[in-house]
Amino acid sequence: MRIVSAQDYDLRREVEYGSPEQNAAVKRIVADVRSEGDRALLRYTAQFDSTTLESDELRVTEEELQAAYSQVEPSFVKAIAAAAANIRAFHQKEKRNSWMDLQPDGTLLGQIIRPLKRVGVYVPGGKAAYPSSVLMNVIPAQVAGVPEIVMVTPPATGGKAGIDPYILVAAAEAGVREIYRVGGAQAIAALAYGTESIVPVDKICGPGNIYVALAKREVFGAVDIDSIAGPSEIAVLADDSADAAFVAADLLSQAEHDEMASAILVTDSAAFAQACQKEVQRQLAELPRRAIAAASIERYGVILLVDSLLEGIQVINRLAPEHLELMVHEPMSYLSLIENAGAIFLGPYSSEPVGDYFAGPNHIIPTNGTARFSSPVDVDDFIKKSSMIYYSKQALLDNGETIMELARREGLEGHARAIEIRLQREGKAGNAH
Ligand code: HSO
Ligand code: ZN
Repeated sequence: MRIVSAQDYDLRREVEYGSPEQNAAVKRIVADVRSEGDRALLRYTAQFDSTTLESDELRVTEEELQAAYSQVEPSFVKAIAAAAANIRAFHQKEKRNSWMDLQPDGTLLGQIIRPLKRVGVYVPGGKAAYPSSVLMNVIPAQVAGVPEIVMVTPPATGGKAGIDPYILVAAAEAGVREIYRVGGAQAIAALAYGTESIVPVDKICGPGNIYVALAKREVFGAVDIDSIAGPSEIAVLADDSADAAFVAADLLSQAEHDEMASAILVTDSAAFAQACQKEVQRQLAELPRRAIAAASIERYGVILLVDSLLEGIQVINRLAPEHLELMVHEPMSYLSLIENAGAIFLGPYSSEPVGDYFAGPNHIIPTNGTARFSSPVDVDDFIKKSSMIYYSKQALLDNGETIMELARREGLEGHARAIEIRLQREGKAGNAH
């Protein structure tokens, strides 16, 4: 892991938008599923997942869900249930209430909050299929009150049942019962437009490969989508009071996600930088996923030396990392200075994986500097608001002329007359024109 001065380091990251060929392929798949329904869905499943299915085999049965329980360790079921309880408790705190405000003239204004009706959660196949991410997508939707939550996930290549039992158990523990074995752009299209077997949803969320990401962009507008997640990121701000072995372990915990993941240490201590550099090398050699983690560290990993912790905080605010660890003496005292970070972990025992799995906050967090303007997934992502307006006769009489003036200034006489007709009825005709 290189050590460089923060001043010499370019903080920008590349974003993947897919090749023209990938974009064209996704457009075709989406259009085909939209016009042909199940037929295209099954054809693409055969082509991309080497799995031949009939329409009535798309949905995972209750027996399969039960069978999944016998394929996982009881301790795993317990762990998932404990994590789910923490995540649910945290998200409960995020709930908002509808509100109404009554004014003296009888005006009643407010916002009515309703859950989305139907949400689709994409769960990728293969190595990136994380049971924890099932919880992180499903639970906030449930807490918001979404009555229909469906999950899609690709069948394991060549198999009929073929869905990871750990994913099925996580889904069942979270309370999801409607699961389809389809993946890729074809699954996104089915969720957006519906097929004979799959009722369309209002919002699609969950991570996926580049085809899934492009398909989500393609269907956005017909349905809502979550943000497109980039590779994991961790930034650690540390001084020489930090434990180099802890910091190195935390950096590697995110580096092991993806060759494109980024792990950055910002420190004001050259001695700590070197100690941490050594620790990363030492721990990397013993990590099962060292090939991935090493590639990530090699390409995107860096130790940035700063003159002071305050300069370090400026660097952090420019990075706007997905995860930030404050591994400094009295971390709480720095909290108010952090303007841009998706999730902030304070002190030596709040290791990032505590948040990935268990503490309760969501682990789907803005990446790529987007923590500047966006937030982790939460209950708000699964609600919509309706404005509510009630004007009494008196309120309209008092304000009608003002409204008409604004309408006529925009050249919208019809708007003005909609008000005027009511004023006239009360013998208060505004004849200003
Ligand atoms: N750290 C990832 C989430 C995750 N970690 C899932 C383990 N499993 C989000 O950046
Ligand atoms: Zn993680």
